[in-house]
Amino acid sequence: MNLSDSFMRATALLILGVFFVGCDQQSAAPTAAPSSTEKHYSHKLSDKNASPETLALYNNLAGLRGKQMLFGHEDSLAYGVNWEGDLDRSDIRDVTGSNPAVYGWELGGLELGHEKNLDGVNFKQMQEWIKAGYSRGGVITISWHMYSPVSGANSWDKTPTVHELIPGGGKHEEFKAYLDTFVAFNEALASTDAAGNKNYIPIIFRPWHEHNGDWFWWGKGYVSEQDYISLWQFTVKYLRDEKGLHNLIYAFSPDRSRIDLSKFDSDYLYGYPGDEYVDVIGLDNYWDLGHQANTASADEQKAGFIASLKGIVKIAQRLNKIAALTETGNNGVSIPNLWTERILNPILADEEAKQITYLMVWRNANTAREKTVQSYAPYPGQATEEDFKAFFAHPYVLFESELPELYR
Ligand code: BMA
Repeated sequence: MNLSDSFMRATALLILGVFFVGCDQQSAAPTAAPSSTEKHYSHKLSDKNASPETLALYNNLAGLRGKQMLFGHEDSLAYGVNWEGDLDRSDIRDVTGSNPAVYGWELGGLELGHEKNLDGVNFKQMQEWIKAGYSRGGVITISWHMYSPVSGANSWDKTPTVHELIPGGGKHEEFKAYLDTFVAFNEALASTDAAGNKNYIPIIFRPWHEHNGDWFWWGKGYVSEQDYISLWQFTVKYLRDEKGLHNLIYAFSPDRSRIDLSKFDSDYLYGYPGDEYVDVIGLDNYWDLGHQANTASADEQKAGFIASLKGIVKIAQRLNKIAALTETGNNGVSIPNLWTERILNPILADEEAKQITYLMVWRNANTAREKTVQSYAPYPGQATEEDFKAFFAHPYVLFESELPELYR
């Protein structure tokens, strides 16, 4: 091989190499992992300026639909039926070895400057648990049983209050000060990175829940539908537009017991504040899981449970939002095989119901402290412990230890 030959070959190889590298770059470009800000999301949030992590959470939950559903528990780390005071424990973990994937927390009392919420949970400690849960990849959701700024009594008070809170109302300024306590709470959860940027924890915020029931001062009968809508819209506009919170995903959650399944949409949408103010089409359903006032047979309740989930999923699909069972459970967990026979299997058998993104059971009140039975999750020795382990083991149900990355 003479010099010019090898020169020609080298040149040819070089040209080929450049060509292939070029091809490679071209074909790689569209599939390269985009950064969270560049990522193309099919779902939008009501907050057009939502933080990348918040939008990522929403879209990742949307991406799991039909394949997997997250399991959540209220106050899981704060106490259990038979324990209190441990800083790193959960009845769910005692039974399964994992924490729940979704952590529910409650603000009632924060607005009054209390150190502890209405259930005795210290707010500072709650913030530590929220940060820890988020750092492990868990999802945070927050509700608020707010005291009435009109009567001073708790959320079960029936004094008409809402009209005074909305713009033009006599207690509007006080109401803003109540909301400010959450702004400060949220700020305290934020961390600052090396570059000095603040990082806020995405929160599924679920205010003014079960408003179609008549047990809270914001419930049906104590407020007009229009005033309820104004209350919700003001809450969002104040937090999002005035206070600049961009880590909130807003969940709307009427109660199933006040919904007639034969007119699901119109009953469900009572008080709906509008697509620009809601992200999660939620539902609180204790009714179809053996609620003490429900006289329907187990089969009828099973059918109602699935019909209600299909109802929210259809609305969510129509609006390009996600659906979730924001509160549920059977008090005392006394239904045998509740987890598999009443919840999991019926959901798996229905392609629409299967599209819900998470379900969350309510709290396991500490029996000694609260002197009452109020528990919605199993604990060691509880009658449904084995059934719950089967529920945990099913690949469709995600607990914290099984979570994919949800924030990127
Ligand atoms: C309710 C009950 C109450 C509790 C409230 C806020 O549904 O569990 O005992 O105070 O939620 O967590």
